[in-house]
Amino acid sequence: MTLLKDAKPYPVRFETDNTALLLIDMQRDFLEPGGFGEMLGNDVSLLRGTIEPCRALLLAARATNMSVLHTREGHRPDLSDAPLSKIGRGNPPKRIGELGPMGRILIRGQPGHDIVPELAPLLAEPVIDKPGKGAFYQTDLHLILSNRGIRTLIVCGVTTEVCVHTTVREGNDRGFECIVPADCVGSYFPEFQRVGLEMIAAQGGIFGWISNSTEILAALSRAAEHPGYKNHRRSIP
Ligand code: TIU
Repeated sequence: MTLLKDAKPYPVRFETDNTALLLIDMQRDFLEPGGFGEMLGNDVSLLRGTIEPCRALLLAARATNMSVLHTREGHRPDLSDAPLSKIGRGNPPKRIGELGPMGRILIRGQPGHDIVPELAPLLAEPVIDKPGKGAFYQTDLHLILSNRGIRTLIVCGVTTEVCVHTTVREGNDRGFECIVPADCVGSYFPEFQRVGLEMIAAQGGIFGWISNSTEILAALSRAAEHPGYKNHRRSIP
């Protein structure tokens, strides 16, 4: 058991053997120019500061043998899983499925759909392809977490107020404790970043806790020194 004593709204404990690091949509489509994020009118450079803190947590989670899962937002090439309400929204220069500099926008198998190289998943780390904002919606994430006995999620990724928030809300409703490291989540809107984080921890932690990568890294390094830290539930092929 390890403690995040500076977490907001109050300290939280977690165990590495029933905690998963969940990296939400750290894809080129959101973090690099020419992808879905930029087509929506956003400055993607605002998100890139999340990559290094996410990478530090990813390496620490791997070193602690903690569960790691990645998600990707995207659609089938025939767009049959993309609702018209999503494809038709707004007036972007290119819509979902149209050809951009990183291939077809937000389509599985295209270069833009890949996770950024700094955070490339290992074979043993499930990658959850999701058609919506929430990582639990129309995916097998819940099944995988249940099979692994996971109770706590450390949720990182982009964007704070969209896919991270939706996933934290979904996770909280399903009984998972959610911890969000503030520097590992990013928004195209600085104000939404601030308020999005405040919303999670408000009202006594209505959806979860807010922490940061430094505090979680220290906790993971303490956990790694503890002889009982290994995750026996997990078998790595
Ligand atoms: N537009 C925006 O802020 N986000 C998304 O469309 N998807 C995710 O947050 N991944």
